[in-house]
Amino acid sequence: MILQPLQMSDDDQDRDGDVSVVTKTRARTKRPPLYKVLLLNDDYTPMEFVVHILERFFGMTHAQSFEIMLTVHKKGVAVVGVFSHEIAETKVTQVMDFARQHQHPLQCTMEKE
Ligand code: TYC
Repeated sequence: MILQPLQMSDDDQDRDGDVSVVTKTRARTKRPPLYKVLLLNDDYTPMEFVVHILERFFGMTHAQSFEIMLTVHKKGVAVVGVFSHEIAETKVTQVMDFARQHQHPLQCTMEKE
């Protein structure tokens, strides 16, 4: 919230010389912070499994998924999406649960943009 003093004219003094200051509050709308969802490389998770994850949970085409998977494989990490805190948390949970169910060590994390 920003408090903005308004301009005061001479008329703002009363008979005793007391001075009043008028303030008004202006509600500023702040955009919510965004979070990057990161996929990490490991030596064991099959490439096709990672491609499937990207298609299933991040709505990527097969070609996009394959490209991002290769980036993670070569560079160690890649951003797979940017979301609100709640959506990012959901994506991370979905990926981690699905990887665990299939007994792959795939790691997915989030960080503030
Ligand atoms: N490095 C894995 C392999 O060679 C493939 C892989 C890619 C694993 C991306 C995780 O996030 C990952 N089978």
